[in-house]
Order: sequence, then structure tokens, then C-alpha cells
Amino acid sequence: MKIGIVCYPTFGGSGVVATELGLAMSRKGHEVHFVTYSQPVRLDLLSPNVHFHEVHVPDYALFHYQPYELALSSRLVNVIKTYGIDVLHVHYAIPHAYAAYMTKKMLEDMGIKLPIVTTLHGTDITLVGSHPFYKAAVTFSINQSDVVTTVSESLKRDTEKLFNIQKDIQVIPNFIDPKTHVNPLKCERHVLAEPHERIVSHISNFRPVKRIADVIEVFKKIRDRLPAKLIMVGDGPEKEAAEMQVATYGLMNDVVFLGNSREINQVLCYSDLFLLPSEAESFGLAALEAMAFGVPVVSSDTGGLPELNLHGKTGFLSQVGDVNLMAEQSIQILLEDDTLENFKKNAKTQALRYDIDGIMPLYEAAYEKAIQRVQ
Ligand code: GMT
Repeated sequence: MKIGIVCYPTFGGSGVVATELGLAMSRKGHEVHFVTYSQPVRLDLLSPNVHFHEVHVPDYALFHYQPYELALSSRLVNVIKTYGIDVLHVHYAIPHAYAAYMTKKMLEDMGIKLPIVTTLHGTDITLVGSHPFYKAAVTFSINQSDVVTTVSESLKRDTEKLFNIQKDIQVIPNFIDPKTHVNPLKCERHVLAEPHERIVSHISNFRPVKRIADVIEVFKKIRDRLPAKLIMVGDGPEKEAAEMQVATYGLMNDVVFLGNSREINQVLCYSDLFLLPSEAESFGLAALEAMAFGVPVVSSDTGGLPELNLHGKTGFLSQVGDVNLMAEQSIQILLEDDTLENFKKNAKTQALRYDIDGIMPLYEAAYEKAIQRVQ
């Protein structure tokens, strides 16, 4: 199949899912074309089956806002015509599903049928998409897609609750690749912690929805009880406040901010616990990636997290903002070697249920279904 993929190229989960899926499809022999405004962070271009088409939005004095959807849909029309793309898979509704619909209409005028698969990832529905300023366009473009998928049952329920959806929504969860989510040859634990210290980690885009202050608060309570280090990976608007909070608590020697990293396996290979106290989380890909390395998760009980993080087995869940309980749960996991080993084993077993080899055929079937629907 020739597959077009539209996604955000940044460190966000939706871009990671789109890129990893496209790369896996290309390894299976499909020809994959990424169309976005810069090269996706996890995209490895050294493969004859992978193409990247950059979308340029020329600036003009009159533009207060750059017309990205227009540039994207024009680029898509050209790529789809030139390469004979069979199906277009757009990740994140805003503005990708809308641009896909415009592309479909333009191609229809040229006698070309374009099947569209839209994958909803979370904030495009829960935080941004349902805002009255966007809602009509988001509802319309979801309903115009030939196949719609969400990354969790919870996001499917939210989509059906928040929008007037006329389509069946298929749940296809996010995934990991057990062949790449493996400990690196050198796992340099000693660089960041002493042998007797536990290592806690957090990876995100440091947006308010991630409740970064709760991560620090929980860690402070852990640190009051046992020797531990906190590794913070990622960058975003809440990072500076987090650094100040760490300084206020006098934890500068115990918390390391690494910034954005392409090498999360270097952090996850020695992590003993992953904290994800988010306000909302349609799936929690960062938690799944941690679990793939056998790292237990203490998270909030929100969105798709309870589908992934099994309470009392792979980690613990608690109400959003309940930092006291999160700290107690973390300490329970970290204090005893046997308990920690047990949770680590369960986390790994649970992560393997999300093996890409089981998930990719679901997307291939979704592509086939979309192709049939436009015939
Ligand atoms: O979490 C974010 O802010 C980034 C966002 C994205 O679009 O990249 O993540 C969403 O999609 C991920 C991949 O499907 C999910 O794992 C995240 O849970 C989801 N984030 C939220 O729902 C807040």
C-alpha cells in the first residue's frame, strides 16, 4: 500500500505514534509518505520506503495567521497525485482532519478518490477540539473521514459525548515495539544515582495538563522517606516553574532536568518508578513506554490511564491532584526490593500486550476499510 501520513513532527505522543507506525509499515513493505512542516523527531529516513515532504508556509505581510491548512492541503494534493497514494492517515483532528477533507474535495474534482483515516489522540478532543471556536469544524471533519479511530475506550466515550458523531469509532490503542524498547547496551545508572538510591522519572511536554508541580510534590514526599533521584525529561511552559519549585524545596542535588531527549531508553533502563499525575490523558504513551522497560507507574486515574496502568499490579492510580496518596503509593513500591521487582515484572508483561505486531494489522485493516468505503 502507499500510505500518506500527516502528523505533528514534535515530541508529542501523537507525532511519536504516527512516526513509529509509519516506520513499522515501511519495514513491512508499505511505501510511506510523511507530510508535515518539519522532519518528525523519531523519523529515520534511511529507508527506501520512507519519504518526507515538507510543508512550507511562505510568509506575507498581510497574514496575521499563517494559512497552514491551505499549504498542507495543497502539498497533499501534489504528493497524492505524484506518488499515487492509496490512503491518507491523519493524526490529530486539528487541523489535519480538516485539511484532509479539503484535499479529498480538490482531488475529487480531478477524478481521484482519497480514502481518509483519522486518528484522534486526546487534546484534539478533550482540551482544544471541543472549544466552541473549533467545535463545528472538528465535528464536520471527523464525520467526513472514512474511518475514525481513537487511542482508548475512554477517548471514544469522550468523543461521542462531546461531538455529534455520525460514524462508528474504532479503538486502536497505542503500542510499543519490544524490539526497540530494550535496554541500551550501556545503561549508565551510576552517572545519575548512587547504588542505594531509587530512581524516579517523568517524561512529558511540561504543559499544564501534565501537572508538573504534582510530580515535584510527590517526589519531595518520597525523598523525605528514602534516598532517591528524580529525572525530568522534556521541555515546555511549566519547566521554569518546576525548576523554581525544586530550588524552593532545596532538592537541586536530587532532581535532574534533562530537556527534550531522543534517547529515553537511556533514562527508562534504570528507572524504578514513573510518575504521571496528569489532569487528562487519553492514553498515556509515556507511561506505556516506561512499562516496556519494566518501570511501574504511579498515575492519576483519568482518561485512558486505568485501561493501561493496572491498579495494584503495574502501579497505582489515584484521583487527580491527590499527591499524598500518590506519594504513599510510590513509597510502597520503592521501599522493598521484592515489591518493586513484582511491580516491574507486571509492568513489562502488561506493556507486551501493546506489541506493535498486534496493533499494526488493526491499522492495515482500517486502511483497507477506508479504501473500500470510497469505491
Ligand atoms: O499529551 C500531550 O500533551 C501530547 C498529546 C499529543 O497529541 O501528542 O498526547 C495525546 O496523545 C498521545 C498519543 O496518542 C496520548 O498518549 C496522550 O495521552 C494524549 N494526551 C492527552 O490526552 C493529554
